[in-house]
Amino acid sequence: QIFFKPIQNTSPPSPTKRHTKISVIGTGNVGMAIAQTILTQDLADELALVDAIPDKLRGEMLDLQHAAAFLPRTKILASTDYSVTVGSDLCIVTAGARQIAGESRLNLLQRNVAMFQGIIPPLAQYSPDTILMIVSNPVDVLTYVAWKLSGFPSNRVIGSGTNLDSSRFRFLIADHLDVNAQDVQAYIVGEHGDSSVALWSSISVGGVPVLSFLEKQQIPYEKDALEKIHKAVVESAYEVISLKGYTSWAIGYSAANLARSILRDQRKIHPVSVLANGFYGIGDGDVFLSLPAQLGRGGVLGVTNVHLTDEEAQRLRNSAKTISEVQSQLGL
Ligand code: 6V0
Repeated sequence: QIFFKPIQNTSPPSPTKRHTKISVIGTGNVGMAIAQTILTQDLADELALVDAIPDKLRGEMLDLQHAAAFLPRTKILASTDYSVTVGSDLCIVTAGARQIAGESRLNLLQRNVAMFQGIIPPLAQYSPDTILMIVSNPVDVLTYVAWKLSGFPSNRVIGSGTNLDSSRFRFLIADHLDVNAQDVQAYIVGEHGDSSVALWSSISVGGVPVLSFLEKQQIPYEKDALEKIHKAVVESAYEVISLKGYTSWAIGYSAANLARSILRDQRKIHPVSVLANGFYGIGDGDVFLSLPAQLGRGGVLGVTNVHLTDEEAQRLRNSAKTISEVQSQLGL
């Protein structure tokens, strides 16, 4: 009131304008890339950050707040206490223990499960209606763990899954064909990682189904060349990590892309980790893995019935088996 004279009798803010709050748990390389993409894309009115290291957390909060003059107005909060996340519409979990030299993947997983026991229950307590998006690895198993620990219905627990792998896949196909990656429709499904499945039969570019087009034109294609592209997708995270130490920008865009579809009720199809029992003949116990799913304000709205060849369906079931075997060792 010192700097401007308020106008009397202005109407109160429209009750239809929703206040949107996103919380990001873990402010490492990945959490901060997600946070900054959320800010630049104007996806939230309020952004809450949580980490276990108070100084680093406060430093990250201040650094983002200092960009206020260049960004849409967003309230940025940070605390090691989960009460800061109260009333979140979306909670994105990126906290993860780092692998100790010589440590087995299972041991790392068990440490991450113990960490999730301290993260998921308070998130669910402070935001009982939130949607949980898990990014920490191994993402499919930890999405299952988050589902169990939260007690939420499965439509509100999503793993970022192969949304990122599919973007890498689309980039490599686009590069190969010299087209725009946004015109390439192509999915990688299954486990985020080594047993992921490339759905070659449903790839299309600008609406043209690539493989059946090549067959009709009797243009031979090398199965090996296609497999090489999938192999490059699987290896690309390892390559980036060996070069720069971690991956961050692509997962930042991938998670923000999912956040937009969910919070703006875009009803877009994304390959993300969902409870997969009953789809595509997957049946062995409760398993989360990536399937093309429609996302909106209610979380997972449905799973698309993509045509799979027998070989693709078999690979997907093998992927489910791999994840299920790891889960059975957790004793949850
Ligand atoms: P990082 O830079 O080590 O950050 C992890 C952060 O978690 C650190 O700031 C820690 O202080 C914090 N943390 C640790 N314990 C806790 C706790 N109990 N509560 C709150 N915060 C805690 O790792 P980075 O950001 O590079 O990776 C984070 C996770 O994302 C790892 O599990 C990665 O494997 C995973 N990724 C998943 C991807 C995907 O596509 N799903 C992609 C990239 C990385």
